[in-house]
Amino acid sequence: MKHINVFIILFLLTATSLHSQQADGYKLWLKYDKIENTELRNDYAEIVSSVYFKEDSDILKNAKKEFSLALPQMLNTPVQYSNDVSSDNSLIVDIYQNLPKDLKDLIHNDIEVLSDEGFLIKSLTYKKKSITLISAKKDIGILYASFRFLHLMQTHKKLKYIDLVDSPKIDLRMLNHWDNLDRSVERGYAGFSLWNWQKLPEYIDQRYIDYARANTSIGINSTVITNVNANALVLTPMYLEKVEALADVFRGYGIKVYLTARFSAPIEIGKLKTADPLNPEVQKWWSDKVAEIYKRIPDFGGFLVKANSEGQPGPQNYGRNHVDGANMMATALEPFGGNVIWRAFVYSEHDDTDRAKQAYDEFLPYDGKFKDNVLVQVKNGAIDFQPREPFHPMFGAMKKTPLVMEFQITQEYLGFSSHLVFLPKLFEEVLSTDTYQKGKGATVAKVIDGSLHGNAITGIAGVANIGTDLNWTGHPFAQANWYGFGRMAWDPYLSSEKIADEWLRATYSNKQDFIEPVKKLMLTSRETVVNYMNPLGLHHIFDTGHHYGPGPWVDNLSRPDWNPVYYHKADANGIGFDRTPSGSNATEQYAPYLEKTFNDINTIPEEYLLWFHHVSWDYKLQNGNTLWDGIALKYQEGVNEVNTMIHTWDDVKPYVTESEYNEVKMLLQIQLKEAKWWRDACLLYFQTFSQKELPEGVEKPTQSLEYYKSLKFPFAPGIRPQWD
Ligand code: BDP
Repeated sequence: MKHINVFIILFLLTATSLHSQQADGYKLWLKYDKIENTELRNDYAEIVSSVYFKEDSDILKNAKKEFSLALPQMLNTPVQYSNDVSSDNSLIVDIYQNLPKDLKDLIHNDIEVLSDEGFLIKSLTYKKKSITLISAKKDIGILYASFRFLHLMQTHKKLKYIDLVDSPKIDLRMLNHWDNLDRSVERGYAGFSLWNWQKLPEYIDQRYIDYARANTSIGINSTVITNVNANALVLTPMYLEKVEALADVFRGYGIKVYLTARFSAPIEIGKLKTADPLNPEVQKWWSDKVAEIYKRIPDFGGFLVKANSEGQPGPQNYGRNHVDGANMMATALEPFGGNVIWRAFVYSEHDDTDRAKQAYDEFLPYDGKFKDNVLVQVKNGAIDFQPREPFHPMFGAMKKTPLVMEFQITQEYLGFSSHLVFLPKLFEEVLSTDTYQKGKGATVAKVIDGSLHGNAITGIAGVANIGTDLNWTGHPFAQANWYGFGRMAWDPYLSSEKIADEWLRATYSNKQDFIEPVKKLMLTSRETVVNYMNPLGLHHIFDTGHHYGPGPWVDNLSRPDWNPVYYHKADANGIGFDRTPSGSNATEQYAPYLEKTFNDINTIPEEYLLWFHHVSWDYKLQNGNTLWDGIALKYQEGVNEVNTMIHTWDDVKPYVTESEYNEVKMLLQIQLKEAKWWRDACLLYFQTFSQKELPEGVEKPTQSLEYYKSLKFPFAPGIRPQWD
């Protein structure tokens, strides 16, 4: 018996120690590992040797909870809290209003420039002693500051003479979950939806709290918890009670809940005969519905609406327009301070002009007609979250309407959750692009943060890549995309390089020998995926519906603009979509300088070549290669780069745990296999038009075109039935 007990204990001990070594990724960038460098640890320990931390609200309690979780782990010693702000504290954490007058005087000027969500972390001499002060105008600022302070420690930054004054540059920093009520996630590649509707409202999954912590730690302050392809049921009392339970959790982290509103809800759940936005009964229905929601959720954010797009109902079903629809909802939300976020992702099967032109054409005439609490949400490019797109021409052009940037964090067109692609590089490219709408320097970031046109409210949204997978995002490096989106939503001028650095330190290791090569790998990964999927401006050549893998040959979908052949237009002469005046003239939607640059094949940046021009196979690229050779070599380059990624990962093996090493290694193998698949399938297919040999340096395909065409994936993840 005794032996058996010893055996069980030994077994349990081994199992626990193995488990603690097992990096499951659940903690994301909030790992708070012990700081091994003693000098640094002692420095930090001195700073937090006596902490005054006022906690008289849920938000402040959560901030202090984070301190109490993180500090003992990182510093290996418990935190000493003091109850008296006037005693000898090494660190004081409190909002400005509560501070003693002499301390207030020291930071008065900094506080003045802060927004309500901003904060400061400052080393000061107070009562002849060095102290650190964390302060803000509001509790939420203290929460953001606490996470930042802990992050600086995790990433081994010097804190002794810190002088950090920071405010977010964008008001609404939102995640959009394309989560359905059955817990499937449209374009989700990381398991099921986090929201357990069946067990809500009573059962509060720890995941909801950890989700909120993660978001707040990077500055996200709003979440749309339901799919843009909306289900009206979420607006019924049964579901609203559940939404309320989630909102109650998120409130303590400064996160507001939004819902998607199905335009036909008054008919579907309200028993009305119409959803016409000019009908008084319909208007009353929405006003009552909104009041009902605010009764439960006093800080409800508002509605996100996809209307008259891809079959969703909308005002046009009643002969009305987007302004009528958006303003009707905005009127209902206005008394409560709620917003309508109206999506501009529209293109019609009845419109045979270039799909890329349609949103601009439809929305520009409405500029200045929306109510003040309406924001129009625009995807980063005019087609659909491709590996590379020129920025959407609405940015900069729509001057009186606040535009929300919509990025896609989930990798619908970038290899799902099996490809390592660091998206902040893409976000940075878009945000830093000059729209030339008000002379030089009118970047997309300035449109989004409202500084270009002076918008009263600003926003940015990311389509979430989060699900029930243990590590939240499927690929461990996809966590960096969630992280990076949040950081850029806070500050759209941050560099992707800084973000990669921060994330790697907090998630994996602070060792420079690890960080440098892996950072390089991350920063080049976006160009790599462009190379092996959509080089030189090719786009939307993904297989039907699920968008898994290549399908440039697909030509049988019901709508022309759903077919890849519509986008690449390959023929015996060449390839590419002519969007110059000899073609669709989509270039006219850009500012004159860009219009001219894009129209001229000699000045167009080569990465957009086939986006805007139909180009002969023999056209000479800048490096002297013919277009055909250039395309083929780009595909090959993409494959080679994935090989390089694998080598880099092998080299840094000593810096990560066995399981961390293995999981990324296996995923990179999938990425390599699929990069080859993209190269071979696309080149074989385009070769049927070019009729040219593959240039030297490009590996020969191992299968026939017929083989690639025959591949079918009826159970590819992320698809919803109506897309089949
Ligand atoms: C496309 C997706 C589709 C979305 C749509 C949208 O394929 O699942 O519903 O965008 O953004 O990219 O509304």
